[in-house]
Amino acid sequence: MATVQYTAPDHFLCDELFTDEQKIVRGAIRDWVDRSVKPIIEDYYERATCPVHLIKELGEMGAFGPFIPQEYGGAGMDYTSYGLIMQELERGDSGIRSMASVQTSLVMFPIYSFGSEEQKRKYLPKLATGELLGCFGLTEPNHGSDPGGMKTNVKDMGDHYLLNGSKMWITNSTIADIGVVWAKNEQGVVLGMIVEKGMSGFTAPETHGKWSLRASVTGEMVFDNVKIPKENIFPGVKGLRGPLSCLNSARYGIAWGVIGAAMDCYDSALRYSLERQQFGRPIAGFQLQQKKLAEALTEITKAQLLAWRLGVLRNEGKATPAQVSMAKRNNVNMALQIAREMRQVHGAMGITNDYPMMRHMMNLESVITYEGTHDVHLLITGNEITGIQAFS
Ligand code: TGC
Ligand code: FAD
Repeated sequence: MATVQYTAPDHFLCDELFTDEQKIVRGAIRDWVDRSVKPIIEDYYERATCPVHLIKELGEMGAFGPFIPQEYGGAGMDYTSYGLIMQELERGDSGIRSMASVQTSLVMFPIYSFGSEEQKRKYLPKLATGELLGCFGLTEPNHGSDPGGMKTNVKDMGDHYLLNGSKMWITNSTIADIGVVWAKNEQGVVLGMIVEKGMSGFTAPETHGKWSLRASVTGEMVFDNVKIPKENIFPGVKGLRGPLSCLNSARYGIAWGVIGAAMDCYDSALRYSLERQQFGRPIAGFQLQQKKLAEALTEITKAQLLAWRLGVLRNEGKATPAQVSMAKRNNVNMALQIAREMRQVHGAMGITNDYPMMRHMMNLESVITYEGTHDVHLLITGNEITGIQAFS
């Protein structure tokens, strides 16, 4: 294996803000990414194949449900540790982070928060180890930013529900063992439920042709009179608040995750610019390249501080959805701009898979769209500031 040269930028000594335990967790995931993700990811990406053999390893590393209590198989860590795990995974690839954040925030979180004791005991320990993989079905072909308009529905048949409709753009759908699915009942109230692979009438075709998140599986979920046992419905929540609460947790993880992608691009560009000579000197000596590097480090530093503070607020139970939106929007945009600028520092070499920028850049086009688009998060902030909702 090639020597790992990565040096994490930490201009404002943010390491001093983390506990020893948080740094140990981050270090373990960082080493695992160098060992298990970096050497293979470009090849899987080019072949548009998900490295499914990493699922069990992610479970063993504690990347699934780190903040879920130990009695349910989680690691009982705080949200800052969760954020640092997401950061390190996304330094590897946004698709690997997606796999872990969907499993943690969109599958384990709702089961833990809204599930019955039986549901928690049945699913959470196996999701934590990676024995089971989950997915989250909210988006529909005609309802993305406005999930409240969903058409997927359940009908009460007495001893069970009948589920009909379809979900689209679902991470892990084709390889998932279970799906957390949101559907309206006959009164138009959103209910959450667990759908299991193999249930009659349930299919999950794959979505092909993606130029983004190529090492992650995306697909549909199609429900044709699927019989859902009543014990699979979440007893603890009704309404859109259910799925949107899960999004708070996933968006929080993304606000941290994308810093990893940005740090990877910055680190590569800094090293390249010091080695690459033009006009008889390293390109790092030209003011225009220094501007790119200096601005990238400034934006990474601001994002690190924003994520750290959000983590503290979340640990204290004080982080609001609007704060999460602001951090997700700012940090994803920051990472996307940095991927683009750092690619330019590499000149032509930057378009090849010898370097990670193009892959990160293409991935970040999904990340700036999913979990609420860049525009939607701006509107959430606008709503918070003015008290006037501008969505519809
Ligand atoms: P609105 O009327 O504002 O709210 C409906 C109810 O929900 C409550 N609520 C929230 N609760 C918790 N957390 C939040 N962030 C919440 N936002 C709203 C709200 O209080 C209300 O509760 P109640 O009890 O009064 O009924 O809803 P709206 O229909 O006007 O929509 C608002 C909007 C546009 C902000 C929201 O729907 C939205 O966020 N849209 C974006 C959709 C989205 O982010 N989808 C993500 C799908 S999952 C995904 O992308 C996974 S990618 C996975 C990967 O990492 O690979
Ligand atoms: P639309 O809602 O149609 O938006 C199109 C454009 O219109 C956007 O620019 C948007 O900002 C803008 N727009 C929409 N409404 C307004 C408004 N009121 N004011 C101003 N502008 C507006 N979903 C899941 O449920 N589970 C998953 O696991 C999942 N994984 C995904 C994986 C990938 C790779 C991708 C790309 C998406 C995934 N999604 C998932 C779906 C994702 O959440 C949606 O794509 C996203 O919410 C946007 O919905 P949309 O694509 O339908 O865009």
